[in-house]
Amino acid sequence: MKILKESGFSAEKIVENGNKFLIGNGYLGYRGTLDEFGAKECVGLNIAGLYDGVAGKWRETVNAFNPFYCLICADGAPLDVRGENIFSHEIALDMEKGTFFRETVFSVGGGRVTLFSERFISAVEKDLLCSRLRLTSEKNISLHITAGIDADIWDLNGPHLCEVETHCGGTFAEASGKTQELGIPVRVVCTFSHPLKRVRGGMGEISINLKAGESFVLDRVARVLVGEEGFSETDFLTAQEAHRREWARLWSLARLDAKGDARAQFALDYSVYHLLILAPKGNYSIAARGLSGQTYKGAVFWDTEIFLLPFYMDVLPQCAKRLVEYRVNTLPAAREKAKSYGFGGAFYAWESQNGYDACSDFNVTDVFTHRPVRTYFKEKQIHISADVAYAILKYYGRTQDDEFMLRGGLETVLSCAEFARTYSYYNHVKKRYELLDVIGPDEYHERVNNNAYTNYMFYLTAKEGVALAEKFLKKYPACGEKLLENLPAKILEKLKEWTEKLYLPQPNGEGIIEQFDGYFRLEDVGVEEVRSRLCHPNEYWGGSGGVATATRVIKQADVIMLFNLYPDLFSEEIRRANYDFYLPYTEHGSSLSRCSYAIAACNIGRREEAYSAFLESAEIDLRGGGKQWAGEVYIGGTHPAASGGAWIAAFYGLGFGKKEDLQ
Ligand code: IFM
Repeated sequence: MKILKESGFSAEKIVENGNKFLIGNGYLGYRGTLDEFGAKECVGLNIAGLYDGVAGKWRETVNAFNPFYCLICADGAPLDVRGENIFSHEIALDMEKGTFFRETVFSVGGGRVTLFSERFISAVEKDLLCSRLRLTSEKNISLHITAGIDADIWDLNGPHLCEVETHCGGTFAEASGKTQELGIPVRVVCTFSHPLKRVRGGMGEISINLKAGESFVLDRVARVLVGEEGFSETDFLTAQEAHRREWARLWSLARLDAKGDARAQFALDYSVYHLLILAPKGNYSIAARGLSGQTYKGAVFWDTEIFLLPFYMDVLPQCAKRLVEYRVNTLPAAREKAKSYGFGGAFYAWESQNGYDACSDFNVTDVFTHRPVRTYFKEKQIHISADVAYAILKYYGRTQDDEFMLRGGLETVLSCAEFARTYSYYNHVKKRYELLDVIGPDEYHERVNNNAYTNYMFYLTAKEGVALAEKFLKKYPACGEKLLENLPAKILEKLKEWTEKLYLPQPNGEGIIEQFDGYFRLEDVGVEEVRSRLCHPNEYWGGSGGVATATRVIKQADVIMLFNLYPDLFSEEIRRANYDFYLPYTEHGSSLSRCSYAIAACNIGRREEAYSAFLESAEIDLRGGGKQWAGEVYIGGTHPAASGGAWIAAFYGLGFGKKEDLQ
């Protein structure tokens, strides 16, 4: 039984449980909050791929109006989990059914009143979400229910919807608005199974007398309509049946078998659940915090290509295609970014919002001075373009989808390589190309030279891209011109010359590849020593003045990532030496790190280490773990890359294969 449960209520866990008990369908996400909660409790109905920015603030995804608000009074006593009259309280996430449940028993006038509610976001219809509320009482009571659409939205950098209008009448309620920047209409329309009276704005009231032992049921069926999308009616049970059927199908494709290990099985199922609720339903990609809110601006990072794509390639190939298509579709924006910095080719957005780079110049705030800190992720984390090229090549390797490659896939790969070529500097003394002034996956050390991960990734993807282009030119002579028409003349020759002369850091006498030029000269201290130097728990470790900057302590797997993506590049002995060398310096300050070490440990036959790193990663949102703050910036939410990385470790490394007896 894949049911996550939690009994009892704690106000401190409202935000954490919002993430932990999230439901979604790849397009909409609804946080695991309660019927009586509002913006203060971070109720969020997040929409994938719809962005808005308010002057002077970060642009982020839009949260919709909440159609499931409901406050109930029984004989005048509010049925609110924060009250005194709670007999018991439990919430549950049924991962098999993609459904959230809550049951709270209240003491009212010497009897018990049970509030049971369930909700799901349809796995079939992208704009549809449904809720059923059931009230039962031991004694005769009068119920007074306020229900409707709550237009008070929780935003990190909002408000995003303006010209808000709400109305409600009979069994219908609606709230509508327009995004501030582009004026895109967003409407939430909800139908109720019971008429609402005494309406105010998007809310109305229901008053009934409930007899002892009987139930009152209120169904709500809502749609989130963006742009000109139209409303169509359905009912709770019809929608639920289709939804459950689709979840059964999804699990039949995704189910893995942890071979009797109950803890691993649950953690794995939870990871798979999160990956399933993020599978895109349209022309967009997956944000770093999924559908749990607006953290990281709802933007798409390399997380998707490197940590999530493998799951979708194996389980939902149609979604894998959407993910790579997203990068091909945003190639013009990547070209523009490269051009704006004076480079050729395609420089992908570090934090992509439909291709546009949302990464700010000041991504961190100093906790002591409260001043913004200049970070260079946007300008210097150039490996993003290699990651995009790598993903497209992997996708092609798996699918042999020539049509996709001819329609932009190959052009994207070559444009990424061309970007690195133009970014590089030819060192006339050493007679080699170098990639200077970059940031590797380890973000604590900014503006370094020749980050091994970056150099190798561009080298390998460029080489593979050129080889593939040559193959395509032979195979499809008629398409040849078209394939290269948006690329500089003699691109293949240029890239060949470049890869031949690009500097690739080699293992030293101990077999260690230096993460970047000069890394070995940094202070040789471990993570705990550096942690003990912190003056504030939320202090930023990297950048120009961070505690880790002058030391060997790194935020996340870096050189190790290269071995994960290209396991055959070096011998097992070299991989092992680097694993042992870098692990003690790794703070795992990113949720991408543990799973990377889990995968690396699998590749060097360290099963026990792999297993515990896998669990750390797969359980991150069950524990409510992960950093909540980077300086003064809130970075909480779910961690899809940790789920995806855990899945890679489990499926490809630990041998938790597919279950034979799919039900
Ligand atoms: O992409 C990651 C990055 O590697 C570390 N900081 C968080 C980002 C989003 O998950």
